[in-house]
Amino acid sequence: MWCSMKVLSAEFVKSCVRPDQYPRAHLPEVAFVGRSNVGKSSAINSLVQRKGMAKISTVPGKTQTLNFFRVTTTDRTCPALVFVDLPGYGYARAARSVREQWGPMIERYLTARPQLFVVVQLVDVRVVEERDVTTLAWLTHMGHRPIVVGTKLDKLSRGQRRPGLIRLCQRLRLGEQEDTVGYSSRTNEGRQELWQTLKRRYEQWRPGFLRSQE
Ligand SMILES: Nc1nc2c(ncn2[C@@H]2O[C@H](COP(=O)(O)OP(=O)(O)OP(=O)(O)O)[C@@H](O)[C@H]2O)c(=O)[nH]1
Ligand SMILES: [Mg+2]
Repeated sequence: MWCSMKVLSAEFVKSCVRPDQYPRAHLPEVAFVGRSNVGKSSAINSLVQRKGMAKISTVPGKTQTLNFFRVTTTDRTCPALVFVDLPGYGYARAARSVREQWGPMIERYLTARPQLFVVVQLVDVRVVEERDVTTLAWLTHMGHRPIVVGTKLDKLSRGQRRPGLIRLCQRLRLGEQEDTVGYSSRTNEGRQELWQTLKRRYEQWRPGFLRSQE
């Protein structure tokens, strides 16, 4: 079980903007998608318990390239994997050239990466925006079934957390069978649950992937 799983190492591999730059290694990958400032880089650091590994900023638009991080764990099923921190969508103040590249850059990655086994879509638990709804539809259209993470859970009082997550699911029209996790990078609430969900999704995906490689 990943309950007792430990992260052994976590390190930055490289930043990429084009497929020919993506790492060659065939390790299973998890992509983190969400609007600018929602807490993607913070969630990655919290998951691997390394402060400052993925760069964080109070100014939206910090992450502008695809950033790959290699993670090793004590788990036997999945001892090594790669987290990919994607630039946030909807950062209006980014240069127009950056905004125009954003869609194609991310879409190329999300559609043509065979080892990408799951997308994590992060949504602020307090405010689901229209662009979160359209992004989920876009991901689903590409054939992904994202794990939806409600971030900044610590900003809600204990009593507001469950209702907040229920509201988030309703806004995104997520059924009960979809994977949703409440998360706080500040308190690490939801960390075990997210690791367990990642592991379960990896186990569901792997048999098909191995067959496709035969
Ligand atoms: N209270 C609270 N603040 C958070 C949490 N996660 C992130 N933040 C804050 O939100 C801001 C943005 O966090 P980032 O992790 O840089 O967000 P991002 O989604 O990577 O942003 P971009 O790289 O711009 O797309 C920072 O000021 C973080 O400290 C959380 O769980 N709780
Ligand atoms: Mg970031």
